[in-house]
Amino acid sequence: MATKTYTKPVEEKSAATYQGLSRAQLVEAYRIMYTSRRIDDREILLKRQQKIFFQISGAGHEAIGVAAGFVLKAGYDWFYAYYRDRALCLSLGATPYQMFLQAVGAAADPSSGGRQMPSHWSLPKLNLVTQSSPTGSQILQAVGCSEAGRYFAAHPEAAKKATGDYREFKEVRSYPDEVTYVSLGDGTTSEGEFWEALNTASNRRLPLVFVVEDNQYAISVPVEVQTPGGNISRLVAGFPNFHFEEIDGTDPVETYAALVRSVDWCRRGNGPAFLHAHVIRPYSHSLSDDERLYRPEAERQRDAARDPISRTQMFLLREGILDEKGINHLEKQVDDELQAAVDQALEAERPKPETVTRYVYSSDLDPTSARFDTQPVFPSGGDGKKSAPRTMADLINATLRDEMHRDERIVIFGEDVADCSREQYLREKLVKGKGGVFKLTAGLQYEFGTDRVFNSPLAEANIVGRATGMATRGLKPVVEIQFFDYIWPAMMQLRNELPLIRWRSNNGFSAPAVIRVAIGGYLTGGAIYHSQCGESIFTHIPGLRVVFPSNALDAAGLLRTAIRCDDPVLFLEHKRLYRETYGRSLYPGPDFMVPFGKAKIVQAGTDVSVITYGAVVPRALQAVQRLEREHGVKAELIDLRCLNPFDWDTIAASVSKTNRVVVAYEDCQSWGYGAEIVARIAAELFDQLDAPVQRVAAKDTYVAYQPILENAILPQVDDLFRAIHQVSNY
Ligand SMILES: Cc1ncc(C[n+]2csc(CCOP(=O)(O)OP(=O)(O)O)c2C)c(N)n1
Ligand SMILES: [Mg+2]
Repeated sequence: MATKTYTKPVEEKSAATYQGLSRAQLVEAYRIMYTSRRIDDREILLKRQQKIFFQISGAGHEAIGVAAGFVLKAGYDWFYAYYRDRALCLSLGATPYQMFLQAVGAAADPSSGGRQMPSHWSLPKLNLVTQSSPTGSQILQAVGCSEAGRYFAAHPEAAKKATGDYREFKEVRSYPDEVTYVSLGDGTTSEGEFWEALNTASNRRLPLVFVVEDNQYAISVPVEVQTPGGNISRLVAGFPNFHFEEIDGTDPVETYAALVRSVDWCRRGNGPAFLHAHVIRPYSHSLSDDERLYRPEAERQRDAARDPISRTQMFLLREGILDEKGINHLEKQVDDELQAAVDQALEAERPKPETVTRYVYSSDLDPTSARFDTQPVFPSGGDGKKSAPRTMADLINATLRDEMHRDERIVIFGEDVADCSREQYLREKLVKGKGGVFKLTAGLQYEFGTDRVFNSPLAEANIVGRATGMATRGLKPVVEIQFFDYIWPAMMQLRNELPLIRWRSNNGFSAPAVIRVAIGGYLTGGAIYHSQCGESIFTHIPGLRVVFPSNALDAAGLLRTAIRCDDPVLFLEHKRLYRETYGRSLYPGPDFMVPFGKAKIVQAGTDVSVITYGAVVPRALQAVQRLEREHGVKAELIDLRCLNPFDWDTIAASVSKTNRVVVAYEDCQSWGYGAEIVARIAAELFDQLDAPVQRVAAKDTYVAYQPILENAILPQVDDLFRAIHQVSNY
């Protein structure tokens, strides 16, 4: 559809260029800008005719978009373009037809197959990365994307294809001087993630161009409410290593020149650039908004006088680049092209309802399959330290080390995970190094270097957002959230971004990162903010695998599966289990894997099924052993190990045998993880039950500091014993 028909400039003879733009390029710029505006107008019409379901325009933002598209290279540089960047996308090579396919929600919509609203761009071939609706969540991902480009430049071997894991399905494309583009509105600069992104881009001197398209409004909220003093350039001016530009973003020539300088700064490796473009918003925020409710006519008129379309048209006429006839001819050509594209899109096939769950997870690599089911190879005697049983903390550390040896795409970062950020202290052997507050990553920076293992700022969204961007590019970030209690700043990324990259782009992109999280209580003094669970909040997120091992061997096997698989994984590590005597294991070798979704029968039995996971497993084991000793009751204890997916088959087989169930978990009882299991048992195994299903869980309150209170709140061996006994006696 995208036939780029150049309308010839009137005077080819003039060699004059405009900040490096030729006359032909200026005509092309106008063609794209006009196309962009007319697509908006057509969509507005289609929305009014109820042929499409949403519209948000790029009107007023066309000049900056075209300029960026001229300076940056599609399929070479990377683009995190927000919803007003229609003209940018067109100038990178997206076609009007593709845009109308998205507007109607066609099956062939290349951005999402009808899953996302229009103007939520995603075109893998152009390196135009899938965008979402939350304002600002793209920025940290763009940081991660540019870090990935730099990493592959320094580690070209890592980019090579490998078989036997996620790399088989993840082609890496990178160029040593590539630049990442990320854009946002003036209102979005109020989001914390914007500042977290500036922090890392500045600190790491990343080749990242921030473009703030300042149209003075965030829906109805004017810029002075968002930005103290009303000018974002003034606020960010103190960040080191940046090239700054503040420009009239409605002027394609001025904007082009500023972009050339900015991109050049980045390509040369000097650091990031920040381009503050003053633009206009001639239409309301979206078709759901009426700006006349909050903007008086006079203000709207002032904006209209700066409209980039009429400005550029006047410029072409004034400079004698196109005459009136030439303009009319160009516009007619565009209008005809759009008409044909609309007609075709309206006829396009719609997506089929039965496809709705496709690409929630990788369809290439199934982490529940036999290829992730390998046997441990324990060291034979005499192998010194390796032949002693090791803790969960030890084996997680060993697994990370093994995998880092095997796969150069793995990078590890988070708060305190490095041995020592001031490398010279390590080199000069002045310090031993920290390697995590729980020491899970100890020695890894020392062994693999600071570009593979490093500290992040104290900012959880920063960690997960960057990991998402890196994983989108083909790296395998294995990042750490220091305490589950502090995962919440990353919630936007964990709920709306990481697990959705694949589904919302209809398999165009994926982000199989691993997020390790220290979780749980029973710490004696851990109190409210170092004891939380809350796994059900994450098992409720389609697209995210959730794992929760109870012992060292499973932790090693499941972590390896998490790293090698092709889906994002939340890997929950119970702090109380890190160094317990219970569940220690010999080192199982560098290829031991446990598949996801396979429970372990810790103790077989016939009288009652006890279904649990995590730190409740050793407590439940004590309870069932006592029950057998004291009452001869044989309980079957099932450790789920993996919470999404979970092993329904093992549960069903056990309950069909015992006809009695206790579901136990450490988190608050109400709305907890057990609710889903109990509901499923009620729905599918009702006929098998000889007793009501019981739950044993924490009280619906917070974990208190004083141990007497903590014990009363969290489920204890006695609570488990009583419940299992009661159910077995029913
Ligand atoms: C996190 C989040 N909060 C609120 C919204 C609803 N919303 C969508 S666009 C928008 C205003 C954005 O303003 P700005 O960043 O200036 O961009 P503009 O639309 O003006 O180009 C808001 C509040 C959202 N999408 N995401
Ligand atoms: Mg705005």
